[in-house]
Order: sequence, then C-alpha cells, then structure tokens
Amino acid sequence: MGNSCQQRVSGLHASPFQVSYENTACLPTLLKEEGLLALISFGQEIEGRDPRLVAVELPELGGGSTLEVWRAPCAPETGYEGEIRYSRTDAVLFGCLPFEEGRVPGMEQATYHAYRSILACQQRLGYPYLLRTWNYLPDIHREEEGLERYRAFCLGRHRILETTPNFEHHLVAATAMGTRTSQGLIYFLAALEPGVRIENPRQVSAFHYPPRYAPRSPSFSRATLKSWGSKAHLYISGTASIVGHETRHVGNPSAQLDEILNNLQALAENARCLHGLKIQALNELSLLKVYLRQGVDRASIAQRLQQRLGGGVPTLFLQGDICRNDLLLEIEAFHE
Ligand code: 3EB
Repeated sequence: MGNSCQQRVSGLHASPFQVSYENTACLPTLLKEEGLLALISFGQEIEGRDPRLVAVELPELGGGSTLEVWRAPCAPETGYEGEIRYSRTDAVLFGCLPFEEGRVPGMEQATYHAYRSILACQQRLGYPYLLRTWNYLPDIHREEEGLERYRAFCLGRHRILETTPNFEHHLVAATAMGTRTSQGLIYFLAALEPGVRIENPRQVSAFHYPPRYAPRSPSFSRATLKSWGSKAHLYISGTASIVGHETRHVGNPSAQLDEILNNLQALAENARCLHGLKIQALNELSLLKVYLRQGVDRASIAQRLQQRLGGGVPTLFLQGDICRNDLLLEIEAFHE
C-alpha cells in the first residue's frame, strides 16, 4: 500500500471499492486484475487458496453463472489472520471465515466464537468499525436443544456484540441466510471510521423485536450508510415482507415482493431525508440480490421486479432459507 495507492484513493475515485456482477467465464482475467479486492462465487467452488475468493454455497437460479466482483482502485494486501482470510486497502478490510461448528459445539457458541474472531481481527489490523456482514449458515431452521438454529445464532451474536460499548448504536447492515450444505461462512466489511445506522420507519428495528422471535433480538440495522469523502455507499440488509415486526402475506410470494419493495422505498427515503443520500427511486440502486426459498418461482418474481424497477438494476437470484419459516423471499441491495 504505497503512496500511489493513497493518491488514487483520495483522488477522483473517492470510492474505496466498487461491486459488480460478472460472468464466471471472466474468471481468469479477473484473477489477474491488480485491484481485485474480493471475488464471490455462488453454488460453485473456485479453485485456489487466494484469500480473496469466497464460495457461498447457495445455488444461483435462472441458469446464469455469476461472480460478484469487488474492485479497489489499488492493489489490496491479502493474507490470513487466524482463521480469517482478508484483503485490505488503506480504506477497507474485507474478511471471510468458515463457520466452524466442529471445534466449538452448538450454534450459539460457534457464532460467539466467529464474531469474537472477527472483532479481534479488526482490532489487530486496525479497522475498528464494521460496515456490513453476510452470514451463511447451514440448516437454520433445525432445532438444537429446543432452540431453532437461527435463534441460537441471534443469541450468540447478541452475546458477543453487547460487550462493546453502546452496541446498539453501532449495529450494521446484515444478511443471515440458511444453506443446505454443511459448510457455512461469514464475510464482512470493516473500515477506519463508522458508518451511520439507518432504520426503516415501516419496521420495528430488528434489535427491538419482541422476544417471541428469538431469546435475544437480531443484532443488525436495516442499512449502513457510509460516506467516503465525496461519495457514499448504502449497504441495505436483507429485507423481507415484515411490517412492524410481523410477517405479511404468508404464502404469497408476489405480495411479499411488493411489501419488500415498499420497505426498500421507505428505507431509501429515510436515508435521503435524514442523511441527504442522493436516491429518488429504487431503480437507482446499483445491485440487488434476491434470495428465494425453495419452491418459489424465479421467473414470476423476476418479471414483477422488472415491472416495478424497469429491469435496469443488475440482479442476482439465489436459493436460500430465509430466517423466518414464513418468509418466501428476501432482497439485499447496494447503492453507490
Ligand atoms: C428480518 O427483517 C428478516 O439476523 O442478520 C434479515 C437480515 C433477517 C438480517 C439477521 C435477519 C438478519 O428480520 C430476517
């Protein structure tokens, strides 16, 4: 990370990274790119021990073979910090760790352990503020010792995060999604300065959900807004058909989609009105990731999404188990 990098980061391209979806066929050229910060594959392993490669074990729907590409304006430094593989620039730390349930038994303990590693890694490498996390967890609906595994995840995450001062204020955007394979993983983005927590006026903040959903509330915010000098990023959490704290439109995927878009609209408006984010409409979002529960028809969701957003926002469809059994789909988004 020499001077040339710093100059370029603080110059015209104030944004410390950009994200795009590209075809897997581009892989060989992508791997040679100097500024490659992270490369995420879905439902397929990518050969190599490069710390920047992340394999999310959720099948892609719709016949495509997509990579999510994170590019920095300069060459990142990559390495290993304990079990965490990382890639970093002067501005951001991208890290990924396997979700290990072998060594530490039980979902709650495994989660506590994973997040303790993340916090320690952030401290050691000097990126104290989380901006966003992605949590891909095997079998989230299975019960273990009388508790659904997603709820045990919430318990473990809460137990470690509540040890940091003023923790609710610092909660960040997240995705938590169930996989059908044995190996889970968590990846995260951290920075030198904190982002701003954004909530949704249509939804009870997840960290204030009543206890019937989990013994400790889910520790995430609806979005994180991060300003990078003249640019800003909005990282939007997985967003579902929840109004207040209750699931709406049980059993009806297209009505759930409409409710999700209403939620995203309200969230974007909140970011604009409270924090001056330049976004007027959802078709200005940079990327969408749509998670569909098994059995939900991709084509009809894609069609309705196109009707509502005009088809101009790059969208990736993945199959996954959304945290609540009655949620049929969920959408996360990125805006730059
Ligand atoms: C919800 O709004 C739906 O526990 O980290 C979405 C995004 C959901 C993140 C998490 C859960 C999480 O409650 C579920």
